Order: sequence, then structure tokens, then C-alpha cells
Amino acid sequence: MSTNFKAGHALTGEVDGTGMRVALVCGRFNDLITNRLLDGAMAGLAIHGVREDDVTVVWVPGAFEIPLATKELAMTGRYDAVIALGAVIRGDTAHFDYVAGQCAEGILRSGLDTRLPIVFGVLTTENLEQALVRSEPEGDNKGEESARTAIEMADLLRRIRRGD
Ligand code: INI
Repeated sequence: MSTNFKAGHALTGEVDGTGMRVALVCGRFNDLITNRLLDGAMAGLAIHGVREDDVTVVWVPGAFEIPLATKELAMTGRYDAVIALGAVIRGDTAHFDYVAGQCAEGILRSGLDTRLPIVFGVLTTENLEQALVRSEPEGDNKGEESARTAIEMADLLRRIRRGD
């Protein structure tokens, strides 16, 4: 029979983070937005059964600094997943492209290098309004979505490695 690694519970599709340890890295730049993402992520983790005591939150100056922190946290071996939260909002210069691009590339690389799920919960938007829409306290929230992704990927890797 073939093996089919479905996301979450076979019937409901729900993911279960019970017993998982998760680290969050938040950029302080645009912290009006990143605090909203953090609230969404904490709520998402709680909904899926992750205990508050099993969550570590680390702040860094901006999105550019996120990959170094995600990699360092991943390398401790203490976490099942790491979530990166940031807000890069386009200004008048090319700075946006460097910060957003390098942040995304660095986060991807830190996951591949450490073989741990590192979730890209970094908003890259044209303006503040778009960032607000994607960080709603009750509604669309990239932080909450990232929490689910972290649990799903941690569970998937666990099952692939166990071979069940
Ligand atoms: N950092 C962000 O997280 N978001 C931004 O929109 C941003 N902009 O626009 O400049 C930003 N810049 C700071 C950057 O992440 C570093 O902290 C800084 O360059 C020092 O390395």
C-alpha cells in the first residue's frame, strides 16, 4: 500500500501541537504590526494545543536580523519549530528589496541547514494598510497562519523520520 502523509488528523485535517516546543523570532521594526502578528501566533499555538510555557519569544531589531536568530534557536535542538515574524513595508528606496529578499532567503536557508521547520511569517507589503489587513486581531492574521504551519510541518517531519 502507498504511504500518504496527509496534513493533520486523517478525518478533520486539524493539527495537534500538544507537547511541542516552539520559538518565535519577532522583528521590532514596524512593531505596531509585529505585535499583532505575535498575538495571532500565540493564539494560534494555543488553539492547537501548544502550552504557553513551551513557547520562547525572541526580539531582534528588524527583519534583516531574523535569520541569524532563527538559525541559532534551531541549532539548540530545544524546539520542534521556529516561527519568524516581521513586517517589511516598502518605502521610497531600494532598501525594502534588500531587507525582504535577504530575510526570506536567510529564513529558508536556516531551515534547510538545520532540518527544522522555520516558518516565514514575515509580511512584505506595499504600505501600512496592507500590513494591517494581514495582521487582523480577529481575522486574517499571518502570525496565526504561521502557527498552524509550524505545527503541521513539525508533525510531518516527525512522521517522515519515524516512517509511519
Ligand atoms: N526592517 C524591517 O523589519 N522592516 C522594514 O520595513 C525595514 N525597512 O523598511 O527599513 C527594516 N529595516 C531594518 C533592517 O531590518 C535592519 O534591522 C537594519 O538594516 C540593521 O541591520
